[in-house]
Amino acid sequence: MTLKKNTLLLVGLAIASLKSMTALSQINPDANTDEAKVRPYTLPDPLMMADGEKVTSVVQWQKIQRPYLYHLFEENVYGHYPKTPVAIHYKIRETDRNALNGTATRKQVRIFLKRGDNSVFVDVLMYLPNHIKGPAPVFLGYNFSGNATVQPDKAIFLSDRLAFPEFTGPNNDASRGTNSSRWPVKEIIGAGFGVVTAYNGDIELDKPDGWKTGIRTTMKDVLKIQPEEWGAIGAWAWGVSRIMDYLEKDKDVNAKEVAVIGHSRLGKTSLWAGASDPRFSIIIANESGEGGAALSKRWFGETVKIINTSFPYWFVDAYKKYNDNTDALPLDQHELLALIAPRPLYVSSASEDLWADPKGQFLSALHAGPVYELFGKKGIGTGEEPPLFHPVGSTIQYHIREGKHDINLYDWQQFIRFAKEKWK
Ligand code: GTR
Repeated sequence: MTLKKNTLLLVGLAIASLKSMTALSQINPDANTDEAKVRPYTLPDPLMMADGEKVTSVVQWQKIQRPYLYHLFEENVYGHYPKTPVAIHYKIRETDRNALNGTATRKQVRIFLKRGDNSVFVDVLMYLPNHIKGPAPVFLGYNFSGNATVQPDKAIFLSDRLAFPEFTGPNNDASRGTNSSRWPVKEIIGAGFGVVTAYNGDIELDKPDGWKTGIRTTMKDVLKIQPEEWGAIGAWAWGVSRIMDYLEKDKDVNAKEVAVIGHSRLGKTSLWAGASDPRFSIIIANESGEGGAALSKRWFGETVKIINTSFPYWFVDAYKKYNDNTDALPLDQHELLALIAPRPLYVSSASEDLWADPKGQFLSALHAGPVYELFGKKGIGTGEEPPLFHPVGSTIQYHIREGKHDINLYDWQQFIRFAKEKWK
């Protein structure tokens, strides 16, 4: 590339980033996108116990500090995570051992969440690789708009629940494969992994009154929890664990190798699911932003106040106390990441996704490191933000790629590489 071209490219990038900065602060003046304006903040030390003593052993972490921090997240952010056991039952609606030109087995399973009841369910779509021997390692994550949007595959059942077309798009043949760029199934299958996905709206529709028809209402007696005691993210996270309950019964799946994955609000969900359920052996949060991997005390991009105003139903009411005072938050999101230790964790960002605060996500991944080190694992390993397209880290990894808020093939290629490294 010539010098002139380089300069033009840099000017172009500068204009593009200025444009996105202006756009964000125009949308919401609370959304700072100027690094120079980030106010000083102090992060809590995940290894500092309430009595002022420092955690020095894994046993102290597991017995004292981890339960304490987990409880802080329940109380202040996501609400109570019901531990009451439920007995799922399920129906295999369809199996095709010759899907995707013979490369995959497609299964569609309806998982019922309530004993003796067929009205509360989540519909799961699975593609498992045919070329590997034995049960498949899988990526498990929700989709935003129905299983049919994941692949242009006519055999995928349209959703019974997609009652929210203004957000999800139409629930008809026109929706088939419309989100396939977010689900590179061919590459995932080719690499020897399966894909397991479900529409998050099966658990709770993503809207303010979604709780009325979702599991926070339909399961409240079974789970002994009132709808306001948890939020939509908590409900979605709990739902992923019920899919895991099914995967443990499916002989075609290696339930010891299930990576929970999510993008954006569903990345927030995968982090809370990973913190709440030790069966997920890899946790992946793509551009999960505020209430996900991004630090809350760092004033950049979306803030606690903005998210609580736009999406109050994702979290519990107690979270709103911190709208104008994140200094008072007794936790920060690096501690959510630390709750996942010592399991492999991947955090990813995109250069134009300032709303999700790429640097705040990097720092959060970095500061979860000491807890991983307690277990003899290595975290990010560098305090320097890496350049675009240069993943860093060891048991915790991070990348930032060029581009906008999305999950794409490059992101998935890194997750596949990560899973191959960790599950070898
Ligand atoms: C935004 C929200 C973010 C993120 C995103 C998404 O509107 O402010 O926190 O969750 O939606 O889920 O795509």
